[in-house]
This record gives sequence, structure tokens and C-alpha cells, in this order.
Amino acid sequence: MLGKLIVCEGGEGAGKTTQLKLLQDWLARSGWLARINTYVQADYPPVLITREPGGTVLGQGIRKLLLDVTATGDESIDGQAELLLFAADRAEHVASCLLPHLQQGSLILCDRYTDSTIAYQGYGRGLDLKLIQQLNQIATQGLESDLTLWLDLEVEVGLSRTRQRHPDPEIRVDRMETHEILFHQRLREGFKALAQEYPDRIVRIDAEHSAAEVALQIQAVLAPLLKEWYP
Ligand code: T5A
Repeated sequence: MLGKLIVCEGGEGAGKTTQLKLLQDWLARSGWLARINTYVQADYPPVLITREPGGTVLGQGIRKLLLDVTATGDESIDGQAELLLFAADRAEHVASCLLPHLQQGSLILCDRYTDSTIAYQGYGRGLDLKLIQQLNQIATQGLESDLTLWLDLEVEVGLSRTRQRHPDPEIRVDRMETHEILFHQRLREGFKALAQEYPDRIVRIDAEHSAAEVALQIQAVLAPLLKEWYP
């Protein structure tokens, strides 16, 4: 594959969206964007930011069903149904967005990918990990990230950041954010277990610092890899 896939993972309010934007800015400022552009086929972006769920038109509809508590009028979705919806979003995303861009050389910055399903549906909900891995395999066609940045922080700190964004407790736009604290602690354990199992792919970033400090940690991880990928 010509391109590279960098994934940002973590619990609620870890700062993934913030960091992916800062990373894109840094790539432009430091000259990497121009360098990557020399590797990319015409009409494709050197750097693409995308996300799961919701990185495609189909995915935007699935995202609304999954996260908006008002979409179904009911906060509870059956665990297996939820798992299959995330898998459907991923299958479409991989087939129609990730693979075509990687084949043309783009560097993709993806907000969440397969490890989120293992952490949230596996460790958080307690669904069968082998089944999740099989579904991930089908949905991704075997595509793994080249690097996964796991933004790790205390559950309470992440949740308080999301509450600051929505200070009114009556405004609950994200179904996942409404779960009890133990759910979030279990999924953090899930990310920890994954980082231990795949140390070559997953790098833990201490996300409890300021956004600027977290960005510096990410740049330090990425700089040597970019030199290797785009000599
Ligand atoms: N999900 C997803 C599954 O259950 N299974 C799956 O397979 C997949 C793919 C996605 C939800 O779906 C679940 C996980 C999620 O619950 P989402 O809206 O994409 O929903 O939710 P998140 O990915 O959690 O997005 P958030 O926006 O809530 O969190 P981010 O992106 O990690 O955080 P960000 O950057 O938006 O920052 C949150 C707030 O904190 C501030 C920001 O300004 C913002 O207000 N902030 C900081 N404050 C202090 N210090 C820092 N370092 C800060 N960085 C950011």
C-alpha cells in the first residue's frame, strides 16, 4: 500500500479530534505535507482526516442512529445490533474511503478504528472478543493501521471535558457519554490490554496534559516514522 493509516483512539473526551487537527497543522508547517504530496497520485489529498463512525455518507446515517439518543426515541440499542452497525459503518468506510486513498498514497488520520470496537463493545459491553475480531477482519478486509495513537487519561478527566462542552446535563447528544463510570473504566482497561498486546502498532500518549503538550508527544512519535515512510 502506497499510503499510511494513522489512527487516534481513546475514551470519551480524550482529545482525539483536537489532536488530529493539530497534527494536520503541524504536518503543513513542518514541510511534511509538501513532501507527502510528492508521493500521492494526482487528484488525491496528501493528508485526509476521517472518522468512525461517520466517515462516509452511509456512515453519517449510521452514526446518527448509533449516537443520537433522540434518533430512535430510545437510549438502548441491543448490543449485537450496535456491534453490527459499527461493523457496517467500517466496511463502507474501508471500501469506499480508506483503501482508495491508501492505494493512491494519501496519509490518513482516522478518528477511531477497530480498537474502539474491541474496547467499547468488547471490554465495555462484554461482547465476545473473538466475534468482534472476526467482524473487524471482515469489515476491514484485513487493513490494519500503520500507527495507532492511544490518547490515555483518567476517565473522570475525559468525561469532565465532554461535560464542559455540554454544560447543561439535560443536553445529552451522545449516547455513549451517558453510560456509567464503570463502563468507561472497563473500556480504558481494554485499550491498555490492546497496547500491551500490540506494542509495535499502538503507542500510548499521556493525554492529561495541555493540548499543546500532547501535540508535542505525538510529533515526537511521528517524526522518525515520517522519515522512514517518506525518505
Ligand atoms: N464507538 C466508536 C464504539 O462504541 N465502537 C466503535 O467501534 C467506534 C468506532 C463516537 C462514539 O462511538 C463509540 C465511541 C464514542 O463514544 P464521537 O462523537 O466520535 O462518538 O465521540 P468521541 O470520539 O469520544 O469524540 P469526542 O469529541 O467526545 O472526544 P475527542 O475527539 O476525543 O475529544 P475532543 O478533541 O473533541 O475534545 C473534547 C473536549 O475537550 C477539550 C476540547 O476543547 C473539547 O471541548 N480538550 C481539552 N481540554 C483540556 N486539555 C486538553 N489536552 C484537551 N484536548 C481537548
